[in-house]
Amino acid sequence: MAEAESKSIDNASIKMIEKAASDGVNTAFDRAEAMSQCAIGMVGSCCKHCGMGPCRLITFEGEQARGVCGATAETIAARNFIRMIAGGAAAHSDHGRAVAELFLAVAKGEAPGYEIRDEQKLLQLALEWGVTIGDRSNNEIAIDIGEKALAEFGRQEGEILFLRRAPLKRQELWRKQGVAPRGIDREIVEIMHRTHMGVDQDFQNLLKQGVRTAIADGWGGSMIATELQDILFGTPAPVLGQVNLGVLKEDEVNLIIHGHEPLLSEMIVAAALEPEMVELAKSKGARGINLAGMCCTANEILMRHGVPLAGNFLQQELALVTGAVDAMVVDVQCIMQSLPDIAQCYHTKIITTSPKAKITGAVHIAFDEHKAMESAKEVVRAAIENFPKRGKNIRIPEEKTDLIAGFSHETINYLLGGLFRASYRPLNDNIINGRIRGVAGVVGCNNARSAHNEAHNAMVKELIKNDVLVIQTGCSAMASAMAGLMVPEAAAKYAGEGLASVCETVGIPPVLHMGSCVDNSRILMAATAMVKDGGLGDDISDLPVAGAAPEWMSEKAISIGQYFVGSGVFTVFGVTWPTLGSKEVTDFLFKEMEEMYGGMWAFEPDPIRAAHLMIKHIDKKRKALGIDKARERILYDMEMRRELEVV
Ligand code: XCC
Ligand code: SF4
Repeated sequence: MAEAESKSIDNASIKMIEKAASDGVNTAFDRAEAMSQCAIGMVGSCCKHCGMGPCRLITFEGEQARGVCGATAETIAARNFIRMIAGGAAAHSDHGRAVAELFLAVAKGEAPGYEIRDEQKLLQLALEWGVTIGDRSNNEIAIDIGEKALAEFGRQEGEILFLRRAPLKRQELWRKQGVAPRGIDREIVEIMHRTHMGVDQDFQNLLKQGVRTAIADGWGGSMIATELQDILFGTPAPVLGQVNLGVLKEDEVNLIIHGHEPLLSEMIVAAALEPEMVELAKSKGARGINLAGMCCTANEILMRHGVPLAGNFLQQELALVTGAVDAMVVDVQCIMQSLPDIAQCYHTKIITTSPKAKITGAVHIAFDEHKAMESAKEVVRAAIENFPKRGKNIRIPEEKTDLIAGFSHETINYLLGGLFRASYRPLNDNIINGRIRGVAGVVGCNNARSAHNEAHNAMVKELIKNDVLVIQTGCSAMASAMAGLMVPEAAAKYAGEGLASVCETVGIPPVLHMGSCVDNSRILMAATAMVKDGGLGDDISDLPVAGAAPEWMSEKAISIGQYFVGSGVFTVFGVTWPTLGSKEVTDFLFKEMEEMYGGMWAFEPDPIRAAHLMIKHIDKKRKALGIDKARERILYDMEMRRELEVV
């Protein structure tokens, strides 16, 4: 048992890691220590795509190792890499499909309890997709939109519809490179085909299909998820929330909603407010019902309802260790199989809800979207009924931090430009005049192989100190929120003078929470809006922007990173890099991709050095745009002002 302090930099988590140890509970932190990583698999050199393997390639001096079938290290690394993209794109896109299916059911009046909340966004999408508006009802329009959205997944030819949202130059580049996706499912299936034994054995050709599939995720499945969720549940606007295990309450029924799709969680939020549920909770001796989110579901219900965040990926087990969670309900993705075991040491009920994701030892309450309120009430009731069974071994850490969330692309537009002249102009102007050096998207997971939240916080602080505005999603956003970076006061405390002055004028934090991982599509839209507003070049690859996932672990992160890169963004990952077993593949991703897409990958486990790689890239883009001098001037002005103040 190593020191808890080396596992996390978050106090609440450290306390719960210690409590887990004294309760005899095994967590991911312990398992990571016990499980050594296979050095060959880690660098992408192990292939088990057929029964002649696994083939573990180690290159001896001079002699190129090959798999039994003759596959080279290049082929194997590239195949493994794009299978990760397929896995990630499938997860995001199947989420998008579930939203599209619900959307259609709502439009047809088959999903009582849900309704279309953002009419303006519905009509905008109708215009964009050529759906007749006329004097048709919202539901009639929505039926057409829902059908079009669903058809995107099974589309066989042409191009997915949202590609047309990208800057024109980017679209042309994708067509020229042959990576404009035809249909979302099609690209994923094609990866599975091409990486089967004995099919595509040209690593560049494999990686090209990886780019195409990742674009089908970012500009397809994920964007469909985000857009339709906004229309159904409302487009997020700034909202005050709280984060960390301290949001759990000693005297209320604690129900944690964990996973990714907001279909169920939206309804649970409504069910928990029902008077009959509140009464039931009181009859069991609780003061009320306390909902809290975990992982990306948390971000979804925070952005739209201000529901507090219990924590990010590596805190899911720790939440149970408090002994105060009466039920944890999950849907899909990033749910640890250890939860039911840990729950046994306390009293917590683990409830699965999706036919796609059952866990041995958990209770399954099928979520039926046609009877969503009933399903949601059943879940809430299960939590309430479990409240009296709480044991004595309860300790809720006091740590909780305020944050402002809800920075959708639309909100940023509005905040910067105002209601009547919504635009990105002020952002672009402040980048051009140098107060803001550039924009960085810092996203992604926690990883039990690196100290929880440490890299996220170090990187984000370094970026804002250097006047880079940070936009965030996923578990990374929660890490910054826990560190107090997502409140307006953080600007004066942590940001460089230029960035701080802009944040103070607009009244925003220096680090903006844009939502869940499918909401990385909001980052694509924000980047596109910056291009369209003018003055910063004519493609995303001209912008002084960069991306990072310093504690990534999920295949989804690889897909996200690849669509950032394919969209023209320099993107740096930490922890480990899965193609190091092939120099050619790694060089191609790190160097040649820049010539092809204007964006490229990098790997740097040290978060400060990674931040400086991003800053260096941002400065390179500023120079190319001819706005590097402006920044020098503004820094000079600030220096003078400071001197005057001293005098
Ligand atoms: Fe999962 Fe989305 Fe990663 Fe967090 S950031 S660990 S993917 S919950 Ni998406
Ligand atoms: Fe080995 Fe080739 Fe089979 Fe992979 S596909 S396991 S490299 S024989």
